[in-house]
Amino acid sequence: MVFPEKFLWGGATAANQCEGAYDTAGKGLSLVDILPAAKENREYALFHPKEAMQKEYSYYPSHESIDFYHHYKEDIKLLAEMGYRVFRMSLSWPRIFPNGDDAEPNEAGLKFYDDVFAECQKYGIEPLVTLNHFDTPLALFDKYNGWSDRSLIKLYVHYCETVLKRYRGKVHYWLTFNEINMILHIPFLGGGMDVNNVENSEQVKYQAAHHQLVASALVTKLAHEIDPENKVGCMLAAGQTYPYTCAPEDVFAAMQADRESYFFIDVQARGYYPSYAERVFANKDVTIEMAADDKKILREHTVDFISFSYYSSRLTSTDPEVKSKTAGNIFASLKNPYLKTSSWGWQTDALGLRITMNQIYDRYQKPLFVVENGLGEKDVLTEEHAVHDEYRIAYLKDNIKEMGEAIADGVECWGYTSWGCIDLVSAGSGEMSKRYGYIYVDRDDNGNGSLRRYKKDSFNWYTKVIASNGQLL
Ligand code: BGP
Repeated sequence: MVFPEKFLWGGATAANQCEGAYDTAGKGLSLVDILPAAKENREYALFHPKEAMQKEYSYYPSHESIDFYHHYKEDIKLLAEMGYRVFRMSLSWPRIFPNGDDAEPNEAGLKFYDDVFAECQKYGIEPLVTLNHFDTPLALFDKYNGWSDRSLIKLYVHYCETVLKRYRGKVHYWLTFNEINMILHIPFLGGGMDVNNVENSEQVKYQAAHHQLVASALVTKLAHEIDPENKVGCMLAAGQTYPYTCAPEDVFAAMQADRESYFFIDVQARGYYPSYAERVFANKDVTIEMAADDKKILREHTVDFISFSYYSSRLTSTDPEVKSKTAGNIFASLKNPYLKTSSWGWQTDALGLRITMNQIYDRYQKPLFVVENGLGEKDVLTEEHAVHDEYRIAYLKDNIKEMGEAIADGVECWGYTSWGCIDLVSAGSGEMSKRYGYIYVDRDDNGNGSLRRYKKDSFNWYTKVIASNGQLL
């Protein structure tokens, strides 16, 4: 297995899933701060946010989470012990602009990230920063219905300009929007908007997507102007769609399903709307309103690299008799009989990562970065404070091996940050017990626990992987 010499090994988190301190030092509320923990309540709130806000829920996991806000020194030290070369994290927009449209930033919020970056620098860890990971300021949802309103472009660009200038020289890798294609599937988390009670929700979602695409291009421009060393990436929730059978109808359906995701990257990496978009929009009765300069902006400021999350492949069929579904996340698809299923109902497909990487690289010929991958499982902390997570090691081993194969196939890949390197709150379910980390955090689904950190078996395993640059798997 030959990984490039400077391959960036590390792990990934997101502010809203680990920081906690939801109202500390002037932070404003974010979208996730009104999402309750209980599964049914959470699902309801995700898809009916306006209604949910009228109700009283008792427990909001993001309010305290694993309290990275007060534990970042200890946590980054542990990441350094594993030999991390990169740490993917996100900035909380409402920690910096509490209402999203404030004229001046919150200095205490900016200072917190200065401290986090200083800690990374101490250990030679390169931060990879997501500018917006599901936590748009809640005030922008109330006031504008989020990204459905073009005003968000200006507000987001102002926020990004502030942090790009502040952290110049401290951060060189930036991602504009986490899983940008999620806006079509969870418009509240992806776009800070409620699309119930609108005439054509597809119209609202694609118009909001256009606003994000323009904003992403403007931020790419700014990042390059502020520091020519900056590298800006887009971020896709990826996973190749397989046809259920070799019937041409199924093959065609799989191609169309992938295009729904690639649509975003087509714009961000190539600089223009793909030719198939016109027909898709016509079928959905969507007309994108563009400002005079939008096309030029998109054309001139494409991304430097393509990052993506990969948990599994997807499966599609045109046969209504094929019904068996995986539990899975938002991309819950048909159940692939050739794949194993995790106890959370997500299927695992390591070879699918190699396929996905080859597919994306063939399509765009830009460097890739695997910024999310991993296995969410229930872990058991023994009396000796050990966690024997051989199932996680097996998943990661298989996936890293296939990533190596993709590189050997000729794919250029800059790095790998597995998801939730330290246990954190699940984005989909709001649970703590769905754990991805190399580091166990003592906290349960009701928010109880000492918050103490413990190394799992996978911690030692990943340390060896990094030290051997992927030779010892
Ligand atoms: C991705 C998100 C992450 C993360 C991950 C795992 O979609 O970018 O924020 O949470 O999925 O999903 P879950 O937390 O639901 O297991």
